[in-house]
Amino acid sequence: MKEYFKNVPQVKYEGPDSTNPFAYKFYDADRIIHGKPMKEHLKFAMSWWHTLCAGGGDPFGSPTMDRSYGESSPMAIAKAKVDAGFEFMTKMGIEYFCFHDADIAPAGESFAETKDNLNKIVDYIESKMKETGIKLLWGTSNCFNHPRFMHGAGTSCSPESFAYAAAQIKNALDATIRLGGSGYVFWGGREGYETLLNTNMALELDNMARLMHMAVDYARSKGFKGDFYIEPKPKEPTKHQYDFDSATVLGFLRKYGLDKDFKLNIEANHATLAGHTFEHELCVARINNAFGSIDANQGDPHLGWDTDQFPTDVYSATLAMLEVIRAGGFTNGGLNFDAKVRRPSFEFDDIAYAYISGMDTFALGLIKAYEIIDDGRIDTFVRERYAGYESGIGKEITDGKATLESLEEYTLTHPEPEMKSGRQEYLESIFNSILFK
Ligand code: XLS
Ligand code: CA
Ligand code: CA
Repeated sequence: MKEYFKNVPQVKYEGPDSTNPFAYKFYDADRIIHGKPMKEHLKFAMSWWHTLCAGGGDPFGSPTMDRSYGESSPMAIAKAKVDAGFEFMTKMGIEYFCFHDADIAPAGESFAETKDNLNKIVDYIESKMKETGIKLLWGTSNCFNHPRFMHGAGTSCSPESFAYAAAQIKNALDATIRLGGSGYVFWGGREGYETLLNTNMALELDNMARLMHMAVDYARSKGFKGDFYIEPKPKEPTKHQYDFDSATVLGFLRKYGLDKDFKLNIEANHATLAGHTFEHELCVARINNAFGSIDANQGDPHLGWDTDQFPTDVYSATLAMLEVIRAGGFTNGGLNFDAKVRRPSFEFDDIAYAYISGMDTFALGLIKAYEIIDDGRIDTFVRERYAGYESGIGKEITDGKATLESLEEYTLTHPEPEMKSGRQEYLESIFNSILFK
């Protein structure tokens, strides 16, 4: 069998003092943390598209990375990608992957040929999964790249494009179910609009929901027990994306009765683009019982677009993992690196360095989040901050017994409210003292 990641050895944990670039410094897969091995807390997944397909092209330059794997026909390249992907995941100790239909198999001359290509590659992936024990986290369909989706897929003004998307989703669902995936993602790349001058927003949203209902009905009829996810993103490619952020998506899901089947796949950089923090988006999902999965990456504070960089920010990873822990951890979801190496990092080794760095970042995030919880000072502070709602007038409010009249009466007969400090700086200093201990 041809080896693609030739310089990359079996990557193991060597501890923070290791200077071996091909070793984990913090990710120790089998280390038990709060009763569970790290690998089960984190459930790392490889994104097929960025890892095996992205060639580093940008609007100003051609690709810098050869992702043909020494092959020339589209099907041979697709098959070599499977070999390369499974070699990479095995060497890295990554147990899950995620894919779009379009990243794993090439489009044919007709839909029938595309479907056939997909089925052949799915067969091959299935054999590799059996051989390695690697699992599918989630699948999805790319209904945004092709010109037929220029006006959207589920939200297109063209019923033919809608039908094409539906046909693609049916096949991507079949592939996901066959490969035992525990999730199916909708990221609406073209599900939004540029100008209301040409847009019937009400029809577009109703149709999007119709497509999602069709997907749920079909998948459930085929025995799919996993979660559907919507992945919020506020802009890019369209100016107004309908799935702006977690709160917007929750409103949509509830309006159309999709909230029982759908959870959220939160991407770090999409949160940033929406003007939120990663942890804010995770918290909104968690408190609405909609936390599902994570696309881990980060943006660049100086660039306003979706740079999909590998995460290195331990501060942010810790705040994110606090939310994951509070949500009870991952069930069907996991932590997918929807991240790509920078254009000049064109060698295969760079992909390994990027994953090592990203996985170490989240391993640290997990360790530090539990240290913060075990330390208890921050949680105690928050509990005490709201303790007023546990008795007296506070309890009447939370019990739903208070009225505007009773609260007026209370206010008339009591002195001015006594304020207490929010102590943000003190809490930030606790956070840092634990992070850099
Ligand atoms: C693009 C999205 C995409 C989804 C899956 O911005 O992050 O990669 O995760 O279609
Ligand atoms: Ca993503
Ligand atoms: Ca992204």
